[in-house]
Amino acid sequence: MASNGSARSGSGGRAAAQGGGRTSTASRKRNAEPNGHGSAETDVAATAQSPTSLRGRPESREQLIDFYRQMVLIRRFEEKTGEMYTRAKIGGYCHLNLGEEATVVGVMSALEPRDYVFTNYREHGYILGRGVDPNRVMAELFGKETGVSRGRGGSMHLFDAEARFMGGYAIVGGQLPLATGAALTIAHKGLDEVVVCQMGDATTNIGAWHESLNIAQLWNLPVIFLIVNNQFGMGTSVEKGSAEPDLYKKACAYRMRAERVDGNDLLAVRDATLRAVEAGRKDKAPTVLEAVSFRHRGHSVVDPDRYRPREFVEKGRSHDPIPAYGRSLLDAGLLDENGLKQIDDQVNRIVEASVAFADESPEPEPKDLYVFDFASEVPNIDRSLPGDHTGLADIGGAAALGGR
Ligand SMILES: Cc1ncc(C[n+]2csc(CCOP(=O)(O)OP(=O)(O)O)c2C)c(N)n1
Repeated sequence: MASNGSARSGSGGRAAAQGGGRTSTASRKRNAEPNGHGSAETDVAATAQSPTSLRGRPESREQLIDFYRQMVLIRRFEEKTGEMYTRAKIGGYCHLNLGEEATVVGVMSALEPRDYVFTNYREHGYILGRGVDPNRVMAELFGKETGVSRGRGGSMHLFDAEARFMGGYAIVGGQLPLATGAALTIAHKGLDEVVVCQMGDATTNIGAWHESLNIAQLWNLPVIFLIVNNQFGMGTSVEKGSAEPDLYKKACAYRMRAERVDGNDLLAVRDATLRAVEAGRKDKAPTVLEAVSFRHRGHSVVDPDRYRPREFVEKGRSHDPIPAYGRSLLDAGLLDENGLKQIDDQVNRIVEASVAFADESPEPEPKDLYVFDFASEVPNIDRSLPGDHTGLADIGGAAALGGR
């Protein structure tokens, strides 16, 4: 586990490891001057126009096409979510993954069902990427009993024990100690699962970030700290919020392996995640993985997004990962235009059906107000891993939800 002061990196490839790889001029300048404060120009996925080639990939044609389908599902689901919010079908806070689809699918596709996922509140795409039924996700956003958290969690608190999707945390950085703890349990039990802990760029300035990285490296815990660097924490740019704006370099302080990757390049994200997963499974080595991304809209659905320079937004939008990956499928001869359209139509039907399901689903019963509150029996009392229980036993078990 030794390192000589600089963060250990993955095997390189197309992903940047500690300063190498594809970085913009602005970023290269900052790499040379570690404390330089550049503009918000960072690395907005300079290469999404020419993503990693699909030719010679180890994945099957079906898998490569399915990655596209998953990205389109997240895109349409999130567009619909924004629409439903403005129609007051969804309440509370709501943060979308629009623009971050390649990062989401790239990471999630590299995991096994036995792995665990913790996220912040911008998590709809991750739970869909985990294969959870869009109906149950939309129902949760609508606050309905059929939702993944039985309507109690809403947008920021999606949860599905079976999928080992551990949420959905509204407190910035709240997921980090929990994910690190889950990784400790895995290491303690001698299992080979890994934990992905997703967060935004601003989260790397929170105390829990430093505490979690320190313990993870010190105790060899299989956790991947995934920074989705969409370059703004609400209205604050990375450069204004972080003394080290090349976020993956922060891992260096803990001698942790780290990579930066173009978050618009699905396959580059997937490859970097596969390297991190292998490090976690085999060596119990944690990783910081920074995916430089771009959110198409404001911080949340009610944010008018007046703080980002127009050119920055235009540039970010022009590197949209979905058409770029679609073009790659065409170029590689894996699909034709008609095939792309069929996927779009199929996904639209799924998303429409999820709205109908959510609309028709019942509200939680007032009599169940105190179910799942602090006084309930704690499902993990026997020190099992999170996700070993459905957590439904205290209200009649899985049968109450039709066998789920
Ligand atoms: C401890 C804490 N402080 C402040 C907030 C308010 N807040 C909510 S989101 C957010 C910005 C976080 O940005 P980032 O980590 O980059 O995540 P992103 O929204 O880009 O996914 C802040 C400050 C909070 N929820 N929790």
